This record gives sequence, structure tokens and C-alpha cells, in this order.
Amino acid sequence: MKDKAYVLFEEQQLARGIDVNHVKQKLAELKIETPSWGYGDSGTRFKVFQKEGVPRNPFEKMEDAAVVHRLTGLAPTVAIHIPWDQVDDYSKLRSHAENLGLRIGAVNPNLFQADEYMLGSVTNSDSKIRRMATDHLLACVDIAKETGSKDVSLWFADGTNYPGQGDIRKRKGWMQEALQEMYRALDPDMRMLIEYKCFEPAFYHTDLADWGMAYNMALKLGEQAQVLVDTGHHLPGANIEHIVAYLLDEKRLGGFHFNSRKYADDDLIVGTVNPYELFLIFYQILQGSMDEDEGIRSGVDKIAYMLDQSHNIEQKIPAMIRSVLNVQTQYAKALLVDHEEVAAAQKNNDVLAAEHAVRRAFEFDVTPLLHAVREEQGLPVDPMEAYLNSRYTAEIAGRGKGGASW
Ligand code: PSV
Ligand code: MN
Ligand code: MN
Repeated sequence: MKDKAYVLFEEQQLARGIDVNHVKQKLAELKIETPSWGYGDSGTRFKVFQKEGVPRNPFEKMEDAAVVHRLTGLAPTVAIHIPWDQVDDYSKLRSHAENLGLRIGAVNPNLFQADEYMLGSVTNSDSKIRRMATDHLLACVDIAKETGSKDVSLWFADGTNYPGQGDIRKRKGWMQEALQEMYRALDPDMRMLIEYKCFEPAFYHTDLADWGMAYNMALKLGEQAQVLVDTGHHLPGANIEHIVAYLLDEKRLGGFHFNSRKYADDDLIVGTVNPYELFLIFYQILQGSMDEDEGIRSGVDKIAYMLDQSHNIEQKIPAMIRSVLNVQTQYAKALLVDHEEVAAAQKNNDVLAAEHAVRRAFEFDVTPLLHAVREEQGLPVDPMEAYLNSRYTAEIAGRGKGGASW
């Protein structure tokens, strides 16, 4: 029997002309990749806190990720970070993931922790260090081929702290050279996702500081190079949904690293501080999914939704469950936007009506809808409660403290 609250919700949406079955179908298709490093211990520059039960290796990270997916139905892939997740045999890690009902997602080369990279990796003025960094990029492409991953996501800590410290234009050329070499190593069905970040750890200039620079590199490389929008990597006040719409229209929006931020790259649980921003990002994407240009529509289908979070003070698995549920909630709300209503208001230049048509979708309570969707998929109606009532935390306590960092 249908829940009363759901019946009411369905009636309300039907009266607005929203096709609830279509909304449910879109919700069933939503997939969010979780990051292996979000299951490990992490902290700030002040301290890394060690928690009990944290995975000790990449295999255990997959086991925790499988729990998140089993309870939410939302997270079938896991991003890995190399060398944090280095193993002797990647086919073993792949089959371990597959036996747990998961797949390995994006491969993230780590180009910021070796001592050699203090003054840059692919943009270092020392050609030997640039070679070392480019070789690591190539090694990560090979790993992706072994794990069956189609995306290699690139974030560079490269930049300078002082005017004159580096030759900005030479560094730009070195970045392009390294990316070009890596691009040539990709199989035709693989993508390079290029992340940008306005500052940190370098504070004077970052070699790929914003979406325009990442987009420019992608354009020079070719269609398999796309931009990755990390929601924590913008200066305060940036209109991220505008960037999203622009890249989508240019067919270069490759994916997201979702997280919440208040001040900078805080890497907090997505949707906690700025849920409306997340909703507005999905509003732009869903509008793109109805575009008459097939290229834009298929671009929407290929967007990789990934989390990029570090859980410093939270329990890792519940933090990940909360995160994917928060994304699902804002996506559900965005699915309730009546795009015809918005278009009509725009046509009449009715500013307030247009704003109202968008915001009202955000204001609906989608809890009954999400409960119904989970029930239909045989999932726990409240995945967080199901986790907290499960024995998993007790089971992994046997791992003790001192698990993997990041
Ligand atoms: C550092 O800013 C960062 O958070 C980037 O967003 C990367 O995607 C992530 O670390 C993993 O390397
Ligand atoms: Mn990121
Ligand atoms: Mn970041």
C-alpha cells in the first residue's frame, strides 16, 4: 500500500504537470562515485586523527564502499588515488571490487607528495622532475586500462608562492607538453578530466587556476579531454552553476568533484553548507538534458558525478552515506523544476515569476518520493538508520586504529 505522504506528493506533482514516473526513473539512474581517500584517516595541517576501524589497505576501502552502495544503491564505483592505492596487482583489486558489486572508477595520479614535487611536478623547471611526473601520468593511464577505468582525473598542486619564482608562460608550455603526452596514451574510449583550483597549496599563482585555463588545455588536446568542476575550487562568490552551464554548452563538462565549502577547499560533506548551489547545478544540467542538440544531451549522460571529500572528524562510512543521500535529495528537487513554466516567465521577462518557478522546486519535501524510490528498489528506506543499526561498525572495529591515511 502506498504511503499517505507519497500519495499526497504524487497528487501535488501531477497537478503541476510533473511526470513522477519519469522523475523516479531519473532517480534510479543517478550514480555517484565515492573516493577511496574519503574512507581513510585524514585531517588538517594541524593533525590527522586516527579512527578505529579505518580500512588498512585499498581492498578494505572497497569493502567499506560496498556497504555504502548496498544501502543506498547510489555508489557503484570508487575512485582510486595512486600511489595511495598502489597494489602489486591491479587486476586483483579490480576483481575484489567486482565481487563486492563495485567497479573501479576514475584513477587519480598523485603529483604532490613526492619530495621532488616541492616546486612543481609537470611544471617544474627541472626537466628530470617533469619526466618523473609525466611518467607517473602514463603509469596511471596503464593502471586505468587494467582496472577497466575510463577516466583519469588530474589535479595539479603546481604553482608558485612569489612573484618571479617561476616563469608562468614556460610553466604553461610544460603543462601542455605533459598533458599532450598523456593524452596520446589514452584509448579512444578513455577520458582525461582536468581539474582546476584557484589557490592552495601555491598561493601566488596556480598553473591551472580556473575553468578557463582547464578548458583551454582541453580544447588544445582534443575531445577526450574535458573539464572537471570541483565545487571547492573557486574564489568566494563564483557562480558555479554558470560555469557548469557554459562548459556543458561547449560539450566539455566532464564531471564533478562534489563537496561543501564555506571558505576555501574545505572538503566538507556535500550539500551541508550550500544545498541550493547543488540544486542549481542540477537545474542547469537537467535543462541541458532537454536541449535540441544531441551532443549536449549525450554530454549530460556522460557527466561523472564524484565526491571529493576528506572526513577529518566524522565517521567515514556514515559521512559517505550522508553525502550520497544529500546529492540524491538535491537532484530529486531539481527534477521537480517545471522548465516550461520557467521558459514562459523568461519569455514574458517576468523576473520574479522565473525565479519563483525555479525556487519552488527546491522547497518541496522530497522525502516521501525518495522513500518510495528506495522501497521500489528493495533498499532500506532510511539508509543511514540502516547503517547505524547494522553490525558493520562493530565488525570493522577489529581493524583497530592506524588505518590508511587518505
Ligand atoms: C586537493 O585540492 C584535492 O582536494 C583536489 O581537489 C583533488 O581532486 C583531490 O585533492 C585529490 O587529489
Ligand atoms: Mn578535487
Ligand atoms: Mn580539492
